Amino acid sequence: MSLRNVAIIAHVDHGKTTLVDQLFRQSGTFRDNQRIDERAMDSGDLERERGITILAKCTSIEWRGTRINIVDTPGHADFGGEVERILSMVDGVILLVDSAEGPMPQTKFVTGKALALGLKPIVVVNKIDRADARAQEVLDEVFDLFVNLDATDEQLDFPVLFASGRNGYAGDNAEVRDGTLEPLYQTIVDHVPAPVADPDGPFKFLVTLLDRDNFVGRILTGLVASGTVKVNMPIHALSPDGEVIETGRASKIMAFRGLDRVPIEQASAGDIISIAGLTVATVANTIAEPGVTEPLHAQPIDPPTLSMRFSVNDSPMAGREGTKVTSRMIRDRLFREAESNVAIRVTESSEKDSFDVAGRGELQLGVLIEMMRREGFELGISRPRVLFREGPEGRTEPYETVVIDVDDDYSGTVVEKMAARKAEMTDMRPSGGGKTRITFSAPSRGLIGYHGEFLSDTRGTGIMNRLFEKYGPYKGTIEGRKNGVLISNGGGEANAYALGFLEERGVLMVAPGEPLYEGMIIGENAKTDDLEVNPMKAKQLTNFRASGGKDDAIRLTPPWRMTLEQAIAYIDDDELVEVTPKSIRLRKRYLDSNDRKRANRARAA
Ligand SMILES: Nc1nc2c(ncn2[C@@H]2O[C@H](COP(=O)(O)OP(=O)(O)OP(=O)(O)O)[C@@H](O)[C@H]2O)c(=O)[nH]1
Ligand SMILES: [Mg+2]
Repeated sequence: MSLRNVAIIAHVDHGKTTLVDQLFRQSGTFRDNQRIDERAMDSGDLERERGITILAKCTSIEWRGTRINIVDTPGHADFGGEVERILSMVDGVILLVDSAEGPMPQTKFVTGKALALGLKPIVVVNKIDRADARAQEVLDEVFDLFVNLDATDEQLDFPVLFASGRNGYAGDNAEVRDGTLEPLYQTIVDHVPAPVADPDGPFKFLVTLLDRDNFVGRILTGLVASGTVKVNMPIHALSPDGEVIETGRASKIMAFRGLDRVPIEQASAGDIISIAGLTVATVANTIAEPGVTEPLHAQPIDPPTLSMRFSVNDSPMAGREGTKVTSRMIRDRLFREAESNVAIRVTESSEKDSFDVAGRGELQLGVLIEMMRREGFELGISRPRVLFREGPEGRTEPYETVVIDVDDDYSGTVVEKMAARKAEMTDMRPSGGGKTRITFSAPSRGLIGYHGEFLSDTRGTGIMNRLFEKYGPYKGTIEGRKNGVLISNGGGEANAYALGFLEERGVLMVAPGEPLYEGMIIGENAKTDDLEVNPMKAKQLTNFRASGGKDDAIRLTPPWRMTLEQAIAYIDDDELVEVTPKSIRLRKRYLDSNDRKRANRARAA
């Protein structure tokens, strides 16, 4: 059977996973009675909840005698760390571009990587059914993008289709509004070259993705670069420097068939498959027959730019809601994550029972924390820090390209706020329908915590896209949070009467009856300094008749409940987010007020 390996790449939400669904359905990959969810490839809990792809995944369909292996990739920049490795596994890419949004930062990023690897993209102007589609213009923008990215003449001669992935049709003109995806299958078969792989050489396979299965253990996925692997064949794993890491057998070989992985007897050069049987081998290793000593080249990964400290939860409420609370458990879990998630780096921190976890962004680390709390972990999380570099030209820090779409009315506020965060505006243009598209180059440090503010400044209508740009000159001090916080001066239950009074001081984050502890943050102070308060204080029962008036007669504004990501972006350097399976609490790092004063004095000195 002939074979094609193709990846789908695009900016976040441009419709990759939805298109894969339709490619499945129309190829008859599903049995007629098989019930399938929308965006079936987004199989992780968090992927389904958030409607985004977090992990790249492989699948395979059969179309008129050709097997097409498809890799669905994440569009969000935080999860794009592996995209380069994935691209080196395929011979072609389908570049999706939303017919209204046009090329966005991540479109540029993935296109740049694909072109640099010499791939010839198939461009699909997607969501052509949108009422605000401007397909022809978008196509021109894509062409300009290719030119800017130094595409070769051959690459500039890309095939174009217009499609609605969700409605399941594609065609060669922008007026197409029905039909099937037939033209897309045909274009893949015609334009994506068959894999060039040496079937007669020794067996060599580069591990690109890693996952685990309760029954078969570690599953290594990648492209067979040469030769054939058969079940139970002896194999060994080589590190990128050629060191033998492990020897064993290919106890199971699996191929992708729709949403499933099915066992096969053997696999040959050019196919994307999974191998089980090894216990140590990991991403970027070469799996080969024992005679092979030369590893395959593994694409380097962009380095992490942001780090957070994960510590054992040492709050007075530690261990009440979670089951995984020890330093050893946290350590094992983090190192396991770093192994399969190439964009995450874990190091033992200088502080006791703490680990520095570096990654590509707040969302990526936020997702990791969210997964851990669902598994039963409790953690103390510190404010994210960007990773500086010290070089001959002094200190540099990560910058991002930020593309913002807002209603014209809000553009002034946004420009002002971004300037305060030391961002430089590089472009501003009307984008139609009373909206403006503003592009900035901004130090990542200034962007931490801005998204929430941006949404409230634009009444929820603004759209912000961020992408790593470069390491550039250090921008100096950037002003952080302006407000101080309200800190509980003791432990106990939050009292409605006390909270009623405290509401005048600022915005509260707790409700009556909630357990509190000394040093816990219970609200935001309207002023800039921190304030210790007593939220437990009950009404004095001096007058019995007056005390008949019940506490619940007090009308409190509902407390400000932050999501995990909001909380992480909110806290200051001397604060932590306490994360448990049930709760997200904000606290001071030093709970005791004297310890806090001492630490502040030490910092000031
Ligand atoms: N109008 C329209 N909407 C679409 C189409 N295809 C997908 N969508 C919608 O666009 C949203 C994003 O779709 P996904 O398939 O998850 O996009 P994605 O590119 O996989 O997103 P990430 O994996 O997070 O980068 C969903 O709400 C889809 O229903 C289309 O052809 N037309
Ligand atoms: Mg997706």
